[in-house]
Amino acid sequence: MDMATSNSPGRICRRSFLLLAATAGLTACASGGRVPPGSERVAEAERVRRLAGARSTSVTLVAATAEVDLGGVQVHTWAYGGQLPGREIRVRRGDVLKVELTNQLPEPTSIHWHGIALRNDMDGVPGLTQSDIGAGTTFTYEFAVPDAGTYFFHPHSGVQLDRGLYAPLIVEDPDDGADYDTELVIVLDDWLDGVDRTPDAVLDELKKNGMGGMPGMDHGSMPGMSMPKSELLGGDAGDVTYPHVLANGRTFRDPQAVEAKEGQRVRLRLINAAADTAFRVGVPGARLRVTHTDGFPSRPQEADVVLLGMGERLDAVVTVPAGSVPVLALAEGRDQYAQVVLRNPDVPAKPAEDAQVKQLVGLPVLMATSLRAADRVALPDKQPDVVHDLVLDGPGDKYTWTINGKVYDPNDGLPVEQGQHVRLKFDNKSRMFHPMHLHGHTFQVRADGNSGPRKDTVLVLPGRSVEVDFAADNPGQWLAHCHNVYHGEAGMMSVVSYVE
Ligand SMILES: [Cu+2]
Repeated sequence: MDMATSNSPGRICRRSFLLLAATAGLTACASGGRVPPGSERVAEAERVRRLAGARSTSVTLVAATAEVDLGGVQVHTWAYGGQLPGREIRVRRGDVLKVELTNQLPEPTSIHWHGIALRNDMDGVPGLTQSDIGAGTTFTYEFAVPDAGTYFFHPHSGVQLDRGLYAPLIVEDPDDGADYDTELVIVLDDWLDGVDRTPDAVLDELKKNGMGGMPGMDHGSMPGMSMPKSELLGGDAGDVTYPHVLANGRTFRDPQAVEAKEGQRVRLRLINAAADTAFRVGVPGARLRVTHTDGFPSRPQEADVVLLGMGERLDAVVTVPAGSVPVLALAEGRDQYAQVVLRNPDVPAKPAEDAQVKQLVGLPVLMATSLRAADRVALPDKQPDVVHDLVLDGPGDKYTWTINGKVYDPNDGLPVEQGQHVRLKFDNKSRMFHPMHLHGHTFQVRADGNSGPRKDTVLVLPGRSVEVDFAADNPGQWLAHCHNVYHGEAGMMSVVSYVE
């Protein structure tokens, strides 16, 4: 949908209308009118983010069909620059990032800069913050990057995320580096595109059958089929079966190997880019020192194994043990693994063994929600000015997933005003976990008091409630949605809508 054709008068106040109304001496927007992505308020918030002397980084990206080798498995898919993951973009905190995207895909696309508190009209949500980037056309994203951390980018168009369209976005902090020697970015994914069906076919099957599309199954013969379950996730672990899971685009049997010497401190930047799969990650024989979640620093905490839901990121420093060791990623509730090998140049490389996988399975798992924000990023503990409940439920008829009983409507929303302290209460009535992601802001999970981690994606387990607070300091229209791409496309999205 083109924003200029929106048919909800009184809700959307476009800049063109603003100017026209101002000339005519009319009140531009009635009270309660939306702050649109192209508004002066959004431009003003961006001016505040632009630092004097900021560097500018320019990148060109091509989204196109590609033949990719996953490690013994050749697939035809869609990717950025023909690579999987797409080439990392690396900037410094405060930089202005300019990305020219050329769409050579057979359908419209977009890019969402996951986790970045950027200007609303660059957030990459067609029908809400921009128009579709049509096949054969080019669009330039340009925005200031205010916060350091581990981020990634992906389309916000249908289920394109479940193809190969994702890449890391690393924002360096000039103060980083004291507690590690080197870093390693690991992007995790669940993979089916080009193997037995496309993500679009999976979504069609889900809608037809209500649940769990599996390849080769007759429609209507779903009962009795075993879908992934997880005690840790409190119920269903996924709706879709995947032939492969990947770490940095490679299968378990033919992994990426990076050189690492015993005693070296490696900062792992873990990114879960999967559509429907949570991962446990650990290094057999070593402990992880978790330092960041969703880009923001947390009080350092030791862990054997960490869990990442879809859309979550986690940074942890590991001291490389003797020999060659894998960073293992276990697909939660599924008997599938991926790995990146830390290869000691002085020791012959050995592939990970089943025993190492088993070793990790028995260890306690750190959930990101139990972390604490580092003092320097903790939000003040304040009473909220506004509280919004988001009741999560599904699947309903034809595989609908809902928030407050409704499927996504870009013209409907949860109103907030700039300057407010906002609380969102996620309440999961369904039998499956939902990684709930808020665009354009980093909220603080409320633990006892208000001291949980700063995050932009939080796991909400079945039957549980999670409260998050954020400062409404970035005007515009922002999605709050489930980062299971199939749940999101089946309706589980809402809009945190700045009004004036
Ligand atoms: Cu969900």
